[in-house]
Amino acid sequence: MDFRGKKVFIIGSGKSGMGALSALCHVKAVCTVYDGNEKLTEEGVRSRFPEGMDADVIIGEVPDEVLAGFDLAVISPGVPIDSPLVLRLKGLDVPVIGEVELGFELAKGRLIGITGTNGKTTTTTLAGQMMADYFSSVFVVGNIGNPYTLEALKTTDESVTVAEISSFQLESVESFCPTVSAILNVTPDHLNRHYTMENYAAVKERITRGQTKQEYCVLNYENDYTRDFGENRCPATPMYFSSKRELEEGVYYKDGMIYIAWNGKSTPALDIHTDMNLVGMCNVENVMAALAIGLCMDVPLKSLIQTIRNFHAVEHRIEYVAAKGGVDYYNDSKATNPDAAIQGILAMSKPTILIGGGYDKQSGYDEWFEAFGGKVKLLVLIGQTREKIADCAKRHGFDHYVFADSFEECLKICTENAEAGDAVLLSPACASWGMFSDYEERGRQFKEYVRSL
Ligand code: UMA
Repeated sequence: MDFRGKKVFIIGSGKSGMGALSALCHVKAVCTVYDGNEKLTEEGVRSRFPEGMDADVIIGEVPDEVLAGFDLAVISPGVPIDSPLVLRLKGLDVPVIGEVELGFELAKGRLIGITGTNGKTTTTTLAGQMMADYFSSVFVVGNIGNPYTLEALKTTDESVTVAEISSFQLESVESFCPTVSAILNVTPDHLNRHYTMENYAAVKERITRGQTKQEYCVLNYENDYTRDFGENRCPATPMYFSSKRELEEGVYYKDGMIYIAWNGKSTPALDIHTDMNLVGMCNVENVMAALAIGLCMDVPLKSLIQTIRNFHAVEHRIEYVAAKGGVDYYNDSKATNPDAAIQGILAMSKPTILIGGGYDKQSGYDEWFEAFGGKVKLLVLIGQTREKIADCAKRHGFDHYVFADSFEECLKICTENAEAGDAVLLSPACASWGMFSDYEERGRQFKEYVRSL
């Protein structure tokens, strides 16, 4: 697409909007930045413009006559594809694309696109490191916090871009086509945005939209949705990983080892206890997915294994913080839904004091309690969901829980009750909003407290 002189309406003045603005100004488009949040001011939005960039700013209401004058609209991931503004633009025949689609349009080289309900960030970071250890021009972008459009124009034909892609971003991709895509798992999340599990799964599948059998899609054989997709609908060549069975072709886990079945032969590649610094079966899956991606990208196995040996946990994802008084502290603040928190508790091998609760996303907690496996000696509940979780605890005959009114009180309860040989795990199964600005702030406060002990 030639953007020169095109009038582009950028919706959302957050990270993605600013990335899009920067890229579009470089390719000489004429931009207007829009934000629906009426509490923002024009000056405030302008103050976040990347250096040297300029654009008109519109906040709040915008009439049809103005909308009709644009050649293209670029939406941020937080803007639903069925939002009234997007529907109005479409009705006025203004093409609407996502910020990720714009990044893809402007970028060169090969792309790895990674999605899934859980494990995206760890897998993307590890796959990014695998690529950086082997190729010379590598970019890690997307939902991980670095908009694709900020890096797209730096890429060359030799570059490899590793992108973490959320369901929000996939709603608005069209020609987006990774050399290797991955759908790590699909379990209920973001149903307030996508309404049904079927919609949510269908949106995840869009990551393969532009792919053909010449490209690969890495899929989890043990997730019903991703296996069914691979067997029945995937336009790319599926490459499976499995934590539960031997595969004829793919990457699988058996008896403490990760095996690679590739080109007709099965080879033990890694010992999960001595070659990996990450804990938990979810991380074994993330490592297997990244290995599969690396193999599809023709990176030598020796190099992939070396990267895994040197790799440590991503911040806030079952991150080992410290041992204090014989107690191990883990920060799993990124467990913002029950499914992610299940992985957190499954990763623990000691009696655990667990911190749970937070903002209510209408999740159910039964499966989380079922995953406790007798390991949780005390559950400390915080936030909006604490009563709801306590009700669920009662239904499961679990009465080792207490309420804390603040995060400070909660941390105090944890240290008072922890004995040498225990673990304390922040893995709340809920979003942080209401008590913190995001899960990162929650995780950082936890770590600061632990380090101060
Ligand atoms: N806005 C509107 N109209 C709307 C919705 C939002 O004008 O209908 C405006 C808001 O007022 C705000 C701006 O859009 O000023 C925010 O845009 P955004 O919500 O898309 O946020 P960005 O700052 O652009 O960050 C986005 C991702 N955010 C979301 O998907 C909600 C970031 O993922 C991502 O790191 C970033 O792009 C870079 O690619 C965050 C996230 O929470 C971490 N992701 C979800 C998740 O991981 O579960 C999907």
